[in-house]
This record gives sequence, structure tokens and C-alpha cells, in this order.
Amino acid sequence: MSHGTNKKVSLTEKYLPKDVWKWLSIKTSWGTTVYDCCKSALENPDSNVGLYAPDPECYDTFADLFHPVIAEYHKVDVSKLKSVHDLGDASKLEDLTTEYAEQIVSTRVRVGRTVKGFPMASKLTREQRLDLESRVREALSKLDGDLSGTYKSLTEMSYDERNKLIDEHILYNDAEDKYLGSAGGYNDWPIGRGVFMNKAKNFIVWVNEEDHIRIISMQKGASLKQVWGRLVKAIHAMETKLEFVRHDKFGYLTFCPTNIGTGLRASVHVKVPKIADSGKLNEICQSMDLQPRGIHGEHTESVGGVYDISNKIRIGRTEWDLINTMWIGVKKLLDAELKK
Ligand code: ADP
Ligand code: CIR
Repeated sequence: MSHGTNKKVSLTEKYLPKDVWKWLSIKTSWGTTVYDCCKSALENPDSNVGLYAPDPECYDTFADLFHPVIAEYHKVDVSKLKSVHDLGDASKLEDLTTEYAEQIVSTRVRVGRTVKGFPMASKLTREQRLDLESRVREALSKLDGDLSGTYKSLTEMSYDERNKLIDEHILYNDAEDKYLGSAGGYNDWPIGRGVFMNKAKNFIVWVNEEDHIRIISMQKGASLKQVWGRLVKAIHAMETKLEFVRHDKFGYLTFCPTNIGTGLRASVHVKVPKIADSGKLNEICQSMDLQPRGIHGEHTESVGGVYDISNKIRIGRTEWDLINTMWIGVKKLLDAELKK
């Protein structure tokens, strides 16, 4: 993204309407202003996107800003967009042959959701966040079978316990994302935040991190079939216990507009040292709508040539489509890695 010069600008800066002053007095019914939505971009000029929705109404109230940002990031025509959903049939996912599977360290899929009746992270008061936490905790306590497990608030965990779970990729990092921090995502941290996990540690729910909830299925190895199958079951179970915010056009709404739609990020930790050394990883990923991240999550570095590769787009296509896009892309990436 450049404006004549080589200066990189965030999508927020690029699309902020020039007559923004007309909006200065406009507030959503939750009291959100356009400044609240753009604060992260203003404070972090290196943002890619920079925009956040402190409450669900922002997507409509500030449409002149949100729509073009969404259009460019997700490569969609917002005027024609309709929310589409299909979780597909996990048992039909193809397993990788051994040679390819050996390159994959672990597989994870998550979806983000906002619980109806509450604003997003930055606009929650301390009381609302605690109320939300206890409602989600109650819902999680009713899960059964292999999804049943235990919930712990961050405030109930020791420093060592938290760090161990972060190292195991089970828990989110400790208020370290400067973009999210500027957006107000860490207000009253760590109050009201926590994590749920089943005994096998392959089904996890993050509570009140960036989104109200992130439902996660993960395990070592390359069985996307098992990982997606478990997540589909979990999504259905959670939907019977909580009501999530859904928009006709934008699907499930989340704090960051990059996550709206399906809220789905399917990733593998994959060994691609040769491609990384060739300097072409970003370019190859971009051409297949994949996004490379470091192995400790967004804005972190790779270790030993292992990258987190996931679908970049989350809207305009079904969950099943996005899962398959990621899987096909990763196979192509591994073709290139193994044949070099
Ligand atoms: P999100 O996936 O929720 O957008 P991050 O990029 O911050 O957020 O990743 C969250 C955590 O999940 C990090 O600890 C990251 O290392 C871990 N993670 C992501 N993908 C995988 C994977 N395929 N295998 C193991 N851990 C993963
Ligand atoms: C940014 O704008 O860079 C951060 N707020 C994160 C946006 C979502 N992630 C991404 O595009 N990789």
C-alpha cells in the first residue's frame, strides 16, 4: 500500500473519508465514535489495517470507512456480499501422504465469536466483562463427552502456570499485541479473561481476549480431518448455549474487521526452511490467499524455518471453502519446498 511515495499506510488511513469531520459528533448507541475505531491506526502507523469495531453497530454506522477496508482486505465486493456458511463434512478431508505430513508440526482451527447483548472488548466495562465471563463459563460447564473440561480465569493462575500454557500454544500471550492494546483490547487486563480446555488439551476456548470467545481445536501432526471434525462439533454445541452476533452481510461480527464472516483461521505449523531462505514465502503465500505468521502467533518470528500458515480471507466464502483453500495452498507450498 503506498501513496505515491514508498510510505506504507494502513487501510484505515487509506480509506478514512476526507469529510471525516462530519462524523465527529456521531456515536453508536453504545457511545462509540469514529476515533475509537481508528485509535490503533493512529497510534501505530505500521498497522496493516488499523481498524477495530468497539461494538457491533460500527460496521453500519461507520460504513463509509468499514466497507472499503473490508473490501480490500477480504477481496470482496461489499455491495454484493451476503453472509454464507457451510461447515462441510470433515470426514471428506483428504489426509496428506507421509512425506508431506512429516513437514507439519501441528494443526489448529479457530473461530471468533461475539456474544449478543455486549459491546466488543474495548467498550466493555469491568462489570460487563465479568458478567460475560461468568455467562460463558456457565455455558462451557455444560459441555459433555470429549469436549468437557475446566475453565480458569487468568487471575486464578500463577505466573508460571500462565507461561507454561502460552509456551504450549494453548493460551494467548500476556497483553503483548501493541495494536490490540491501542484499540483498548487490554482494558482492565487481566480481569474477566480466562481459558477453558478439555482433558486432551485439543479443544480450547479463549474468553475475553481479542474477541468474546475464540473456539479452538488443535493437535500435533497433520490431521485436519480430526481437528476440523472436533471444531464443528464444538461450534454446534456452543451455539445451543450462547447467542452470537450475526450480520446479514458480514456474518459473525468480531472486534477486528479482518475476522468477520466466518471468524475462521485454519493454520498449520509447517517446516518450510528452503522457501523461507529463498525470500519468496510472502509472495507465494499472497498468491494463494495464505498468510504466514511466526510460531508464537501474529506479529511474532519464525523459529527454525517453521511458519504458521493460514487462510487470510474469512468472509465471502464458506467455512468449508476456506478450510479447503488453506489445505490446497499448504500442499502446493510443500510441493515447492520438497522439490527444491
Ligand atoms: P489467532 O489464531 O487466534 O488469530 P495468534 O496468531 O496470536 O491468534 O495465535 C494464537 C496461538 O495459537 C499462538 O500461540 C500460536 O502459536 C498458536 N497456533 C496457531 N496456529 C497453530 C498451529 N497450527 N499449531 C500450534 N499452535 C498454533
Ligand atoms: C494491524 O492492523 O496490523 C493489526 N491491527 C492486526 C490486523 C489483523 N491482522 C493482519 O492483517 N495480519
